[in-house]
Amino acid sequence: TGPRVAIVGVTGAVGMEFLQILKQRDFPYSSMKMLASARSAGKKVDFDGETYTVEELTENSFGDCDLALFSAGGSATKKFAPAASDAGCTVVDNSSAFRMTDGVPLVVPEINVEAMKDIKLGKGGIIANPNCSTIIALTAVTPIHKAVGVKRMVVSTYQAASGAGQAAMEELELQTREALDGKPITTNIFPRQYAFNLFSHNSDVDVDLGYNEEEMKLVKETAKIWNTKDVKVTGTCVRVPVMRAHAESINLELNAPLTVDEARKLLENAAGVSVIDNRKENDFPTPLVASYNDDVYVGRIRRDISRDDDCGIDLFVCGDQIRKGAALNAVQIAEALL
Ligand code: 11C
Repeated sequence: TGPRVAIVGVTGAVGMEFLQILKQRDFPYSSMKMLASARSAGKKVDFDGETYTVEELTENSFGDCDLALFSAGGSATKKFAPAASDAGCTVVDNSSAFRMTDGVPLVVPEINVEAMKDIKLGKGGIIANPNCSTIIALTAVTPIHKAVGVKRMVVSTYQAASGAGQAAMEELELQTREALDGKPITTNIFPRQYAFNLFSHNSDVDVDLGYNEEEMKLVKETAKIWNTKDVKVTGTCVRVPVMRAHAESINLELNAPLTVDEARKLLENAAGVSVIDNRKENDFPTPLVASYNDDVYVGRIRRDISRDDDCGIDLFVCGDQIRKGAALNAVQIAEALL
């Protein structure tokens, strides 16, 4: 027993991860439906000992579903998520399509599960999964914010290929081989060499402000998740040649003093957070340590020495982009709906 579940975009990197996480966490379901665009319809997908045929996503896909986990492109999501909701199927959406829409809760379960209290499983409604950089930053920072209040947050990201999808991960691997073999570099996904390089995030840049969309997501989504306009956020988002975990350097200006020991204790006790902070051994979180794991890893916990008071803390954070940054967070939302 359990809800009748649909996985939308099942053939993508996040879609496949949905299945792994549902199985690992023993998510209850009474039926399972695999959906994707016409291009992927007919493919076979294995889940929980069964082989499913991927069906084409249409407006009529959801009449017999209570829960849909969506990881589809923006335009497909805008069309089909409301259709699912209208059919009584509750949607957890990984895209940016509805994140800032009024009435759509934007949820990280460890932080603001109460924001989705009005949505009932099997009665429609859309819940949005935040952007991966926001989820990873706020899972680490919220325990500190809840304790003393963050006044201003400066985030610099080091983002993995997975954030740009399966094809970008494949291109990074291909380019790395090509570069080592002295061959011409294939650039299908990004307009420049990615292997042995890094570049400003590939999302569109606002030519007036100079911020790219990924940076603006950090700004806007933080305000919605923390339900405040009072916290100032700025960021610089960069794509680095790492496969599937994002890293972030975070500087916090706090409303009240907080010692490093107090900050470390808050983080050690926080749900979904693991601390790796060994100064003597120079051992701190890395994307490889975070990869394939559920927790957000935090280290480099230190007082901001540019300040005269104890109201500044620096952190270095790593989290698996496909798990906590996307599929795991969505499944945790679904578990909260149960
Ligand atoms: C990245 N976070 O790492 C992005 C991509 O709003 O869901 C995901 C875009 C989004 O590039």
